Amino acid sequence: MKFALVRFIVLGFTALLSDAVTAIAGETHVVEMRNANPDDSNDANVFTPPILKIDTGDSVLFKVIDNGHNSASKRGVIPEGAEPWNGGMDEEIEITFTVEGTYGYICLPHYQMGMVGLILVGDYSVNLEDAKKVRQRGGAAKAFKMLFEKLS
Ligand SMILES: [Cu+2]
Repeated sequence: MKFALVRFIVLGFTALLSDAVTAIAGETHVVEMRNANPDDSNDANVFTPPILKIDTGDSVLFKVIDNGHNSASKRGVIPEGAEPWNGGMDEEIEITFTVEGTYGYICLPHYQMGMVGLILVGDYSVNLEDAKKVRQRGGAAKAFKMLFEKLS
């Protein structure tokens, strides 16, 4: 009887502890790097999903579905105090987002073709207006504008 009670308490404590660890570690989301949108083959060189909303402390894994892409944060389009990232070609990188805000990122070889994406962390409005003002070129300008329009 006494043993069963102790065992119950220990198990309960372990469950609590593992909940706490999960909360700190956050969830891992996946963004795929692809040669074409699986829903629209005319839409070439894409991150899917192009817009991802996550909680502060969550992570994003940039997964290689097709070769020839990378993921790099775009200067000026991440919040103050956030770490920029710059993945190599065909590199699967996992980024943990501890600073809330709007993060714009690009695929370097396909920037001019508009291969860009947004990750929105927590209260992403903190730098949203600043992020929109950053000058982009070519297809990236058009693609970022389209993504920002989807938010309003
Ligand atoms: Cu690309």
